[in-house]
Amino acid sequence: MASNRELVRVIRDYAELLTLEEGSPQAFRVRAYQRAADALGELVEPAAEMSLAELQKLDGVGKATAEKILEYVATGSIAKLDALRKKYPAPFVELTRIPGLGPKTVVMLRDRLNVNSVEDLEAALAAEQIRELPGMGAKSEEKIARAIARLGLHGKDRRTPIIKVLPVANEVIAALRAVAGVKRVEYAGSLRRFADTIGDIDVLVAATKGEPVMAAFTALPVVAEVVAGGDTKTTALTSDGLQIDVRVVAPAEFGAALLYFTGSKAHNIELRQLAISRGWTLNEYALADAETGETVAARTENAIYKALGMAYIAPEMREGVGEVAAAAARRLPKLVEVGDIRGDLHVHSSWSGDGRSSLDDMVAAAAERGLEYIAITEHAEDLAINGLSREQVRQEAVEVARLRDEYPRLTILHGSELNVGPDGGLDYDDDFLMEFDWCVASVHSHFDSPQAEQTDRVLRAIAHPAVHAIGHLTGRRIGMRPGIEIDVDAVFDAAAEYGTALEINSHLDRLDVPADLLRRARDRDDLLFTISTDSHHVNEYANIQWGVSNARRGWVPAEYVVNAWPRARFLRWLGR
Ligand code: DGT
Ligand code: CA
Ligand code: CA
Ligand code: ZN
Repeated sequence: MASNRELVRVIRDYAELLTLEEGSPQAFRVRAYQRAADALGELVEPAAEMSLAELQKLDGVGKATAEKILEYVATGSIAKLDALRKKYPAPFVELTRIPGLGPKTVVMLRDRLNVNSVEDLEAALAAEQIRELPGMGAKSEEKIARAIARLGLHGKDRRTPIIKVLPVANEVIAALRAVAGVKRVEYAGSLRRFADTIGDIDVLVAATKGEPVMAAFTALPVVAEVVAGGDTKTTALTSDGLQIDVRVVAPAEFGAALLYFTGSKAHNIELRQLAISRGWTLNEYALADAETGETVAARTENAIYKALGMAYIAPEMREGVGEVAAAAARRLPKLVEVGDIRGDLHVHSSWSGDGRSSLDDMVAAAAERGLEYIAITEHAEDLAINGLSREQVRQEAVEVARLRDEYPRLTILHGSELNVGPDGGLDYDDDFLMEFDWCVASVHSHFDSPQAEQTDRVLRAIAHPAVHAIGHLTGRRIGMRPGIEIDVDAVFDAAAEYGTALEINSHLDRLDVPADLLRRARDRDDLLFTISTDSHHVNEYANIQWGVSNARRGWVPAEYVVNAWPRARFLRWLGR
């Protein structure tokens, strides 16, 4: 029976392909399917057991979607989805990841120039054919070529953004955990290390018999094609061309296999050298004595790290960037954990044009999650359509005051998400800004300005007395839009000087500040961070786990995360 998770993935795929059909992500039908996917994601009961009438009663699910869900539950596919997949194959859909190429443009590229993939597009660029199309010019060609290079979209190195990969991996893992005789299932590789783009999914299964595991794997709806099948290793592809490697290992060797296949390669090499220096060997089966072959440790990763004389290293840190030496010297930072988080300082409601849950629902959900404090940060007036006028800010303040009475145990800050203008100017005016309890300032426009300009605008926002945090620092959308170019060290210096925190945005699409930039701050003790969800829907509070994983990957210690502080300490800092 199809799980809700599987249905959400299928309906989201449908919405994505409909975008091409309709020519816009804002098209009514596209939005309708996205809303339906949100509704399914929130649902506790299995949707596959619901009737047409019951499905339609769900907020956001209309008749057309309800019928498609029933069709999928009954047949394992949706005829219209299959037709769209045929019409828009994965290599073609990939083109929409390039900034500036909307759905209408990619369809035009195909109609006029027979461009069906990034490779075709590169050929058309080389032949200077794009500039001949309406609305295009030599400048557009240059921009597209730069985007392809920066996004790493070419050839065999093609990588998939983590937001696309996680749902697939979770579906595989949930299914394999249900197979009889299976002791453990985990994903390994770059996904376990929480890299923001993934080459392929590596899944490890602890079981004595491989055959039933592989039978269950290859029968999964998400598997479109089996590339190589065997009882201990099977490689398959999804309909998007994403590769999944499943390996079955003996339960007694699971730790060694998990360590090996989690990598990274650089991390593995360092560990192996350490093992060799002690007269041992380390491979995917065991840490063993080089002479006698006797096993030293193999069942758990922890046992292997311990035998090598070092602290356990979190998977997110295993990139061969100094973590092995730090673990051996017991100098690893105490990383932040999901359980440390006490507040969420970037929350939207339907007062923002793009918010999808009411303010009452957002506050109720925060209280239910046990948060001690939140900041409501709607978009500000300079953001077209989505932003709040001053009048609306005042109206919302009345609602916030009422909710404070209703939820006395939750501290509700009334804040704003300001827009950092091209020259660093902010919304409203200074007196008005100082009335907010909390302001996060974010770049939402002018992503292509040169580095000096970008740095200056961010520095100006950091220095503004009303600004407590800078939101999603680079503005990147993983695999879709490169971040703005900034002098990161200058930004860190200014943030430290003004005591302005840097937000780690938890959205899987953003993960911004990116981990590699966070790592550049790891020897500093003067920077503060927030880890926030930027929720636009009650479902999105759960995204905090991704922000935390990204912070861990960036070596951020718990003590520098202000919303991991108890309320009293946080409020004292805020009143600084
Ligand atoms: P990806 O898939 O490109 O995003 O990155 P990974 O790290 O998942 O790489 P993948 O799938 O090729 O291999 C999974 C892990 O297996 C890798 O992180 C470390 C281990 N591994 C693979 N090949 C080698 C190798 O030649 N030497 C060593 N030491 N480890 C390897
Ligand atoms: Ca991999
Ligand atoms: Ca692999
Ligand atoms: Zn936001």
